[in-house]
Amino acid sequence: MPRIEVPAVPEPIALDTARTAVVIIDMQRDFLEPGGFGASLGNDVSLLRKAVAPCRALLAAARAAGLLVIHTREGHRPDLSDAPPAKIARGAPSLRIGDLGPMGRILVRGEVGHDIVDELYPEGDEPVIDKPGKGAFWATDLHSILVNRYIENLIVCGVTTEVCVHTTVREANDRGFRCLVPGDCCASYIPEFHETGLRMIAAQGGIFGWVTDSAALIAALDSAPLRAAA
Ligand code: TIU
Repeated sequence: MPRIEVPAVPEPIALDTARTAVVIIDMQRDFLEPGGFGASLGNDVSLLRKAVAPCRALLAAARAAGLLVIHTREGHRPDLSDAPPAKIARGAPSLRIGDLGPMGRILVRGEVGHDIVDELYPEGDEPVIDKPGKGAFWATDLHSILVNRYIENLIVCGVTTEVCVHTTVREANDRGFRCLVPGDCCASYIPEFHETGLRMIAAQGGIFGWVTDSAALIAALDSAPLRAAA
């Protein structure tokens, strides 16, 4: 068993790398670039860029160690038939879901803005989960993919910490997956919520999971025996 131990709070976590997947949540232009969904909600999207380099380094280490890597994208069908009216109507955005922005229609599948940023683009046959909601399990086949690959542990990264990362960690935790979140691989438009969101995961003895940082996790992955050799 290719086992690694990762320093984390509230305590170190041991992971069998053959049963662990990295899930990169919604690192899409619509959230990270000007003119997308995040900006339309009034956010400073530059706050999310800090997660890109740590995610890129973690992806390289995870791929080298043979972990399953999964990507998610939040978005909707072009006819918006899977977009709840309550979601489209929410708030007072400068552009609503489905409206035409500088990167194509906001949060619509197939548009430039909907796709993943170049630095973190999926490789080979890495699964990409298109999700209509904030959580990666709701109305997707993520659970089937994880069960069929005997995955027990998730390393959850991406944006935003307190919205799609948190919702996914909560959904995963209730389905019995152990979740490890490298905090610097996540980011929020609201820095205070990022910090509190991470604390909420690890509080009460790890009520939703474990929190670490990319340096500790990458060091552990770099020491992992390769799956083929294990
Ligand atoms: N608005 C916000 O913080 N996030 C989202 O709408 N989606 C994700 O977090 N991906």
